[in-house]
Amino acid sequence: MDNDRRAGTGATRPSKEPMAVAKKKQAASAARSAAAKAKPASKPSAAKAPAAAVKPAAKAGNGKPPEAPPLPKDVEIDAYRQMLLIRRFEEKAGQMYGMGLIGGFCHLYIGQEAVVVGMQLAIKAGDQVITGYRDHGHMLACGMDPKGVMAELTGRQHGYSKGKGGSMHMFSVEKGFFGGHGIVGAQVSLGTGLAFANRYRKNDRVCLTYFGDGAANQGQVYESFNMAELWKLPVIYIIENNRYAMGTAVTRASAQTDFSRRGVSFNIPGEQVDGMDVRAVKAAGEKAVAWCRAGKGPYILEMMTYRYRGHSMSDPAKYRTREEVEKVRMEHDPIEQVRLRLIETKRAGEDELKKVDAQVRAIVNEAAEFATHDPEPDPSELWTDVLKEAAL
Ligand SMILES: Cc1ncc(C[n+]2csc(CCOP(=O)(O)OP(=O)(O)O)c2C)c(N)n1
Ligand SMILES: [Mg+2]
Repeated sequence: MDNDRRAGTGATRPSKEPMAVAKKKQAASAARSAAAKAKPASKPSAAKAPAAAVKPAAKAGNGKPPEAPPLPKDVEIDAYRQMLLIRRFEEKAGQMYGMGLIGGFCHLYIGQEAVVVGMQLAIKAGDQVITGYRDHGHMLACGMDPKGVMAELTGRQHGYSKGKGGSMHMFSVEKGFFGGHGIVGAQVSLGTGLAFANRYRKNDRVCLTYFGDGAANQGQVYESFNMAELWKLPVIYIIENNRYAMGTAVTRASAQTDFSRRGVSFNIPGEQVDGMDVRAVKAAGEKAVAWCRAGKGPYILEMMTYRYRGHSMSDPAKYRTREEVEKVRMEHDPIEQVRLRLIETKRAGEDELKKVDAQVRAIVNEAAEFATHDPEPDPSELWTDVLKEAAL
């Protein structure tokens, strides 16, 4: 893992919260939201050249990406709630890190929320999720308890790994979440293994295996692709293309920057998805899940997304401009898009959404309070959970 340390939140941290920005610029936002619907989320911004070469999602005949199918009202409000929970939770984790309450590594997912929330809408109970170290959003979306996640971040007794694992090492088999992995790309082989187990046991479970654009250049990814297609394993490889691997833009590190095509030589189908639009993610996820459940093997979804914060809490993010970050926030924010759409279509009023915001803040504050007062693990815990005997 990269050398992390307690530090500020990085140069890209915005001075205002996204919702506050949106409030002030509500009128302008309405016009922008219409534009956001018509544009791919990760359409390159004009800032630094390397990131600008990222290709947008597949276009329809008129040169614009197809409009994503609408969500039922309740589902859309719930997606808003879920994304907001992840955003607020991570903002709080960032603050607590700055206060020295969280140590070690902490990689925030802020900006990418629509990916995991949209994919969760496409799967059913029993399906599995595995990812790398940028994992708090995946845990919350899987239904893990925010108190247990926050307490793990602060290294406390009632954290998911009894305070011994931290940010990158949490699991909940009950909720279908299989980690949380700090070794870049390791989760790809493990996720393929989970899918192999599903096939072997003849169940209909699908494994969602998330990894980044940087991890996509790892050798084990392609060994996994080969076996997954050969044995028709029910695994969806979700490449979260947030345009950077630590401080390296995709165009500096990847010969082929269209990650949806990375399965071509293995005959694995793939597509680019507007990863800032929860509707588009859900629709693509459903297609991929149906493919897997029909026994047709793996599927690749390249999610065009963006992380607002630095790689980790210690990253000053000097490899990109503030303007680049701000442009994505203002034009493509995954949460603001949904909020504006709910209001414009009169599916929800400001008051109703404010209530959701208040509920989410209460959950996050409760989690932070819990994680601050829960005791640290007893030193004797050092000798437990070192080796687990397999149940035969
Ligand atoms: C095997 C291995 N090599 C290098 C690292 C150091 N490292 C940590 S994160 C990272 C970048 C990964 O970027 P990406 O896959 O795009 O994911 P993102 O951080 O953007 O979510 C690297 C090189 C590591 N943890 N493991
Ligand atoms: Mg990346």
